[in-house]
Amino acid sequence: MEEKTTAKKVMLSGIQPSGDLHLGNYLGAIKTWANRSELYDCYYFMADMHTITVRQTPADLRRRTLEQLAIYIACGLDPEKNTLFVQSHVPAHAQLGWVLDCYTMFGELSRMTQFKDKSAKHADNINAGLFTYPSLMAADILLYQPDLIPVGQDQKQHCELTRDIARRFNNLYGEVFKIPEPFIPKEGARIMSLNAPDSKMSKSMPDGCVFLMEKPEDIMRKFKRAITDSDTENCIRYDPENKPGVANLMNIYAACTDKTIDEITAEFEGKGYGAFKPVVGEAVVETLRPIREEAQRLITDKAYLSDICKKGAEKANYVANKTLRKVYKKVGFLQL
Ligand code: ATP
Ligand code: LTN
Repeated sequence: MEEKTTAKKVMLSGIQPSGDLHLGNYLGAIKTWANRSELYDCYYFMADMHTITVRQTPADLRRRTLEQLAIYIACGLDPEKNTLFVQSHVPAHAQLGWVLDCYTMFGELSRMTQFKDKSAKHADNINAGLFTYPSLMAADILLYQPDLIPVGQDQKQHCELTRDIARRFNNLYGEVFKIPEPFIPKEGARIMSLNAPDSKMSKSMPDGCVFLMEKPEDIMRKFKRAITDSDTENCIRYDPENKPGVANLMNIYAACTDKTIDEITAEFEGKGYGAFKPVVGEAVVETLRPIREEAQRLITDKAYLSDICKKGAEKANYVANKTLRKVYKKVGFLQL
């Protein structure tokens, strides 16, 4: 393969194929990934190795991994312009993950919120992978020497640990890793559940969650039933602390229409929740319609999707192995 000649910045992110993708994943992450290829060399992957930190049904994991790729493409990630790949197709992730395990401290891993949440949720399976997840994530990132990691707010802590691990390694061995920055979008950073606006929208709470492949009538029903606030005011005002349900709907509407919060406040002046909720629902339905239709079409073309996986793996392996070779040399592994 040709040596990379462009001096483009690098962007990288991944999502676990652990369930169906939802509006939080789209607005918090995937939407910000699209249309970056002019300025960035972009790598987006299906984090299947992370997914088995929680027990999975093998056939479902395989199906969801391919479906997730179809949705990435349907969300505007052109496989000709972005490197789309499956994590387990690039062995360097596991290889660097092990090395970085040895440069990550027990205390650091113990402080990770995602570990605390997931071990509470899966108390019968608190495995070592769940605990060392952040060093594998650091490997996912550092292998590609990215400048930016576009993720939702909940991944900020893992990105910060990645930076600490990279700095620690560089202090010992010289400038091996670029220190990446997380990139967290303003409006979509933390989409909350429609029926519990104090928890983030998540596939584990399906009633308050809008899935990308969901039918328009089901989406509309969820929005019409969305919990707004129990104040007597019944007006559309942005106040996340006192009116979290309305603020969440305003954020969703802003992210789907590219309108500002001020424009939305003006648009709904003098109107109540009953008028606002279906308009937000419609905006979401129209945002998701082309994505759902294109993903449904792509999912039937398994040969096309496999071909993209192959091409993505080839490019990702090439780039990742360059960093891995450098790391192996620095830590003192005997070269063949
Ligand atoms: P889980 O239900 O297991 O917590 P999840 O639905 O939160 O999973 P992840 O796979 O953890 O999804 O997240 C994938 C990406 O989507 C990450 O970048 C994450 O920050 C982002 N993301 C997930 N949920 C939201 C949300 N509610 N709002 C904004 N971004 C989100
Ligand atoms: N931890 C992330 C998924 C993930 C990721 C990454 C994101 C794994 N590796 C590398 C960005 C970069 C999550 O649970 N959402």
